[in-house]
Amino acid sequence: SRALATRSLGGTDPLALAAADTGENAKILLVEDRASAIDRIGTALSQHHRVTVETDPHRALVLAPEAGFEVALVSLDLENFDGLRLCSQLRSLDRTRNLSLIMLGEMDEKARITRGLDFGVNDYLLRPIDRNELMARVRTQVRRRRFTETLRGALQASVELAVTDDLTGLHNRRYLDRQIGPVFGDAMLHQKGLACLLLDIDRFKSINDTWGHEAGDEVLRAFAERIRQQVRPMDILARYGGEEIVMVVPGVDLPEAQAIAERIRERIGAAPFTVQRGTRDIPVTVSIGVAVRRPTDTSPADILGRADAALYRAKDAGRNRVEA
Ligand code: GH3
Ligand code: MG
Ligand code: MG
Ligand code: MG
Repeated sequence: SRALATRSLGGTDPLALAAADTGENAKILLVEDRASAIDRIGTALSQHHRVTVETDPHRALVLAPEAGFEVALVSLDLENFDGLRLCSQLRSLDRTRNLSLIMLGEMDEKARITRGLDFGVNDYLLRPIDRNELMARVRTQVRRRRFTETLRGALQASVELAVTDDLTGLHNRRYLDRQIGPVFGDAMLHQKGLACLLLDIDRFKSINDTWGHEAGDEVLRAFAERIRQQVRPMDILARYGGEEIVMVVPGVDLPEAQAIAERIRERIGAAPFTVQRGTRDIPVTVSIGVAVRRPTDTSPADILGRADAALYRAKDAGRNRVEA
């Protein structure tokens, strides 16, 4: 079943591919200022990797965040600079935080080497540097880093997938449920405004009935996209139910929230949605229920409940309206 498990991972599974990576052809930075060491290490590494040599650690610090190196080898015996400090700076910079670091040092520098390992340098090599050991340690770091980066990417993708609605690409209800608590807590603590808008397409059932479910899906996607263009980065936009979208807007009071809702309502009704490869123009209107946080509210459900009641009133009053 081991073979089965491997086979079921498939030839294109990124994690399986990363695990099988041989650790060659890596982009490597060598920070070293001794000519003889540059020659020996640089020549050896160049047989299997793409090597950039930098004799000036200051330039290395400028270059490293831009160049996308996978591994940096840093001499601890630079003429005018503490190589250990360079390692620590590379570790603390955002763009080089995940760079694999290998120190090059003398036998009598064990204390500094230990300090380096302590703050997260990955490995070290002692001079005189053995060619085979150099190649093996670099390859190990390259493979480790490639696997970790792939894992990081896969993890991020699956987290995004879990909080994204497939049809519209908006966040889903799970995301809203998870995010709205902290947003509410923050507004309560700092006594700031917080608005919820509940947006529901008018007579969507008849759109489905008239044009078909596929066209309905397309309308829903276009509807979501038109709303997305109206939100700021700090707003939460989530598909709440079938054709209902929730917008959570921190830092606004009721008049502001009503103005936002009114603008969206106008934008939706301003032009029909073109679907079915341009063959259908479907006019859509939306009703919006608006509510803002009150000092007596104890949970976000209080605001959402009032937004829902306001939406119901908007429907009742004839649709294509904003009610608060
Ligand atoms: P109202 O103005 O009162 O909101 O009328 P309505 O027809 O929009 O409201 P109702 O809640 O009765 O119907 C919503 C419809 O939305 C029913 C359902 O078939 C449809 N719907 C829900 N999710 C989807 C979807 O993902 N795709 C499509 N095409 N239709 C959906
Ligand atoms: Mg309805
Ligand atoms: Mg509806
Ligand atoms: Mg509905």
